Amino acid sequence: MKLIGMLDSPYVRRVAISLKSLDIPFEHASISVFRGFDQFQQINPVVKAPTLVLDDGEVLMDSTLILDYLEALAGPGNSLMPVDLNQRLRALRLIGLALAACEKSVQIYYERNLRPAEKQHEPWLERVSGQLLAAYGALEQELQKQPLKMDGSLNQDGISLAVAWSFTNLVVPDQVDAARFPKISAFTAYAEQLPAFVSTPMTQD
Ligand SMILES: N[C@@H](CCC(=O)N[C@@H](CS)C(=O)NCC(=O)O)C(=O)O
Repeated sequence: MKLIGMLDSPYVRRVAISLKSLDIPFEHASISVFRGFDQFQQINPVVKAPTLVLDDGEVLMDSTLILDYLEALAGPGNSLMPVDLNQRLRALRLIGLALAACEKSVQIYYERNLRPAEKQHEPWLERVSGQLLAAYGALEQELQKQPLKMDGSLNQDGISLAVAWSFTNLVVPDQVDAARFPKISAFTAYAEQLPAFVSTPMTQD
């Protein structure tokens, strides 16, 4: 199977790190949804990153749906999601917050970089910025209540949280003050030195 998309997309990166964590072999084509639009369009006419092309040519998109397929492919003994209902509920809550933080970071980045300066709409940016801080505020509270394990293992909640925080700090660093989110920062620093993260760098030469 082939994962299409650049690792500076948090959605592509969470899928790539998950594939490695699940020990599923894959190829990676680092095609940009912007600079490589035409090439991407030939693979997936919708031009969404990540796109996963299966060996039989079937095309999937959306990181969460791709991960759903990969979890089923890996089988029950090899999962990044807890089986216990309460633990799964908490993982889903953390993942939802992390994905909201990714979405709000992307929206601010697109607004600043794709829209001409004179067309930027400050009330919209303020709204999205507030939503971004709300997502990280809730994540920080969750980690204060119950820290994520830092024992070398990786689950989907930790992968998504660390990928989100690194991404926000890459594209809109002015939006978040690490001092306000010490638990998120500490977990991300831990995750970023694990082999699956190190071998999946956000920025590439
Ligand atoms: N909910 C989707 C979001 C994917 C997404 O928005 N990807 C961005 C790249 S970070 C993209 O494809 N942007 C191009 C576009 O939407 O036209 C997911 O989880 O995969």
